[in-house]
Amino acid sequence: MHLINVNKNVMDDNEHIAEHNKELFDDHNVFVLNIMSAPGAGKTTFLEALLPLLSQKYRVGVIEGDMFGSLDADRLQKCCNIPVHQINTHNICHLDAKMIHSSLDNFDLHNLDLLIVENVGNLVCPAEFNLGEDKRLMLLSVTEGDDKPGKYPVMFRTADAIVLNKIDLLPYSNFNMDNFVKRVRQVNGRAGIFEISAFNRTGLDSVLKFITDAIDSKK
Ligand SMILES: Nc1nc2c(ncn2[C@@H]2O[C@H](COP(=O)(O)OP(=O)(O)OP(=O)(O)O)[C@@H](O)[C@H]2O)c(=O)[nH]1
Ligand SMILES: [Mg+2]
Repeated sequence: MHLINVNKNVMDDNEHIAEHNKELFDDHNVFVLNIMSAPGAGKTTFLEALLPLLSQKYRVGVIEGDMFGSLDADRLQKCCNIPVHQINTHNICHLDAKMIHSSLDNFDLHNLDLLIVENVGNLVCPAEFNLGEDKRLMLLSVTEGDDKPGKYPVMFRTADAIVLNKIDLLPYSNFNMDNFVKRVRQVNGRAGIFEISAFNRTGLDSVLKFITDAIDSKK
């Protein structure tokens, strides 16, 4: 009997396509930001707040990942007047490198500086799949609790920036900031930690600086 390790083959294939995506993005000087979080942490609200600011300086496109529908793509098209492409993954809980590669026909890479990917809402699977991105930004919202870094370490460990959203709800929750930072640092010593309210549009300046510095250092 011959045992085939399907999981290893799937991850190897993904890594191979992700490397190809990265080469393509580098050749076209396109910076790629992969945004991940659990469902409802505020990724689209964050983008609605940030995209009008980013698109003053950069030519931006967005890939929206959702299992079904185009609600988020519709929201961003309405707010931001930029190219947005929706990927529906159906029963799959993450985007992979092949899906990103297939969606690139919808963009003119020569006319983009920044491609933002809003991944499928999930705190587990998206972190396992390299898309060929330059940086990973993850959001956690206050209402999810300060214990999440220890329970979902892969997502927190692989993030370059960790954005705590919905801080306007801090007074109504038992979220403990010191515990949260301590738990993040147990799994990730390097990522910046940002506190924002995407809804109230507060705290965005330092995240904006993180993104623009990263884009500019690639150029
Ligand atoms: N109070 C508060 N609510 C927020 C904030 N940001 C987002 N929300 C609300 O949280 C809900 C989910 O926000 P979305 O931006 O759709 O979340 P998402 O991460 O894009 O969700 P999925 O794409 O479905 O995973 C909405 O009702 C938002 O209005 C915030 O800073 N404070
Ligand atoms: Mg969304």
